[in-house]
Order: sequence, then structure tokens, then C-alpha cells
Amino acid sequence: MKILLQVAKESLAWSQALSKWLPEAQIFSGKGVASCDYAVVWHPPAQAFEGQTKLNAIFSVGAGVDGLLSMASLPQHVPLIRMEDVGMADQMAEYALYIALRHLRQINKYEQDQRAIRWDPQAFRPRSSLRIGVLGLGTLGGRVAQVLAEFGFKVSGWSRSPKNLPGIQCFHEASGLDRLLAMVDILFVMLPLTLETTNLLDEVRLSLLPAGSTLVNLSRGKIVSESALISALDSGVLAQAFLDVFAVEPLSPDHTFWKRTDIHITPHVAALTPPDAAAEQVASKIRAMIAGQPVTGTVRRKFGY
Ligand code: NDP
Ligand code: OXD
Repeated sequence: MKILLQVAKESLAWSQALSKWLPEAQIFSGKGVASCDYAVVWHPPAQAFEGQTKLNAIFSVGAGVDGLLSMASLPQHVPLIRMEDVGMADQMAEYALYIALRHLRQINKYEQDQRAIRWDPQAFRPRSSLRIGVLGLGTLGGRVAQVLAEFGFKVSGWSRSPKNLPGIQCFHEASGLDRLLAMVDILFVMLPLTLETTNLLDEVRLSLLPAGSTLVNLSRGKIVSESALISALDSGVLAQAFLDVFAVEPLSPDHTFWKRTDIHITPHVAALTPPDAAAEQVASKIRAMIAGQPVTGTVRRKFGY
């Protein structure tokens, strides 16, 4: 079996992990590669699929496939299979819990108080007083919503199809999104970037949030309009934003986001794909495909995720 490996970084770690879980495979990561049976990719170069006429499947080592789907050279009739969880759901939940707890315990205020040498204790606030919305209730967003709800926060969520999840008030459709936005203190964006979600959170939608709320984007930058985000911060609709993802990455050094104290930036690290667990998942899916069994995680191209 021949595997084409095209990952933008940590190529050696990926190659070792694939060899561990698929010892029978020959792994090719350079140029001028022979025809391969499977491809394992993340941000591959534009010509990565040239001459690859025998591919049975393309595995994305990321959960999001918007970048791959936008490549003109992506073979149209080869199944595209994305990463499912491999530990990323818990990483997302850690990130979300950190932000929710900061908010509940008013750490921002106490940090400001320290700078102002001010002793000003606030009253107790129960976890159930914090209203959290999660857009996207899939593998990652679903786990985020579940962990926050189990922790005692008041959680609502929004997805494309209707859902019924324990402890979570579930919404769908555009009217459901508008209802959710009007009732949350913290909004987590956990949606894939598709034609439908691009610029979903524009000026009109952000204005539905209660004044002083917090926006957290952990999925894709282009889902939130940058100009609408700045206006919402300037007008006080948003008190702050936590951004892990950006329309253009890396975020340009002269981007206005860097200089704002009401924007907290992390460099697309909310959930990192661990090569070993990911290679194990790829290997088990390849074995299932060879055995003629169905595999999960196949991207439905008409929905874009
Ligand atoms: P899933 O495909 O499992 O879940 C996507 C969710 O979004 C589903 O609940 C889906 O609804 C919902 N959704 C999709 N389109 C719409 C729409 N038009 N309207 C309403 N809901 C919609 O994806 P994952 O949870 O695995 O990953 C989510 C995203 O996280 C990835 O696409 C990627 O962009 C991002 N990501 C970011 C990382 C980081 O480090 N910052 C790391 C990994 C991923 P339904 O359930 O009805 O299908
Ligand atoms: C992913 C990502 O999609 O890292 O896995 O964003």
C-alpha cells in the first residue's frame, strides 16, 4: 500500500506515526511521488494531487476541510475523510471551560482592580447564572456544550439539523439562531466554514447579543465578519472576544486585533491533532475500507463539511 503524506509541518512525526499503525505501507512525502492508494494531508501544496489517479481516499488530518474543498486540484470523486475527535473535543472543552470560569469568577475585573490598587469583592454568582451559547453541536461543539452543561452552566446550542441533547436547549434554522443570540452571555463559535456559515455573524446578528457579552471563535475566522466584530466591541455589544482563528492566518503583524485589549488572541491552537491518535484513526479507517466496511467522517461535499 502506498500513502501520499502531505502535511504542512511535523512531517517526520506523521510519517513515524503512520508507519507504526500501518507497518505494511510505503509512505511518500517528497515530490515526484508514484501513484498512491491513499493520501494523508493538511494544507497540501496546490499540485499535491497531480498524477494521483489511483487514490481510494483522501484523509484530512484536521477536522475542518474548508481549505481542502477550496483547492481546484482536489479530486472530485475520491472520498474525503476528516479527522473525528482524536482528543480534540476534550482540548476544545478545556479552552471553553477556562473562558467560562474566567467569566463566572470575574477575573477580568479583578485583574483591572489589581492594576488600579482597588479592593472590591463582588457577590457570589451561581454557575447556572451564566448563559452560554454554542454554535455547532458536532464532534467538537457537542462536547463543548456537554462539558459546560455538566459543569452547571445554562447552555443552549445551534445546529443545522434539529437535536435533542440532555441539559442543552437546542435550536436550529435561522430563527433559532436569532433566538439563541438574544439570550447568551458567552457565544462559542464551533461551526465549520461553509458557504452558509461564511460571514454568518455579521453586524445584524452580532447586534442581537445582549450588551456586554463575550464572543469566542474557535472554529474558523471567516464565520465572523471582522468589521462587525470591531463595531460590536466599540459599541459595547461585546465586552471582549477570544479569537483562536482568523480570516487570514497567520494574523498579519499590522492587524488591528493585536493592539486591542478587549481581544484575546491564540494562534490556532484551541485543539491540536495528535499524530499518533490520528494515524491510528486513519489506519483503522483504511482497514475498514479494504474490508468493504463503511467509515464515518466522510465529508458531504454538498454541505461543505
Ligand atoms: P462537525 O462536522 O462534527 O460539526 C459541525 C457542526 O456544525 C454540526 O453540529 C453541524 O450541524 C453544524 N453546522 C454545520 N453547518 C451549519 C449551518 N449552516 N447551520 C447550523 N449549524 C451548522 O465538526 P467538528 O465539531 O469536528 O469541527 C468543527 C470545526 O472546528 C471544524 O470544521 C474546524 O473548522 C474547527 N476546528 C478548529 C480547531 C482549532 O484548533 N481552532 C481544531 C479543529 C477543528 P449538524 O449536527 O446538523 O450536522
Ligand atoms: C482542524 C484545525 O480543522 O486545526 O483540525 O483547524
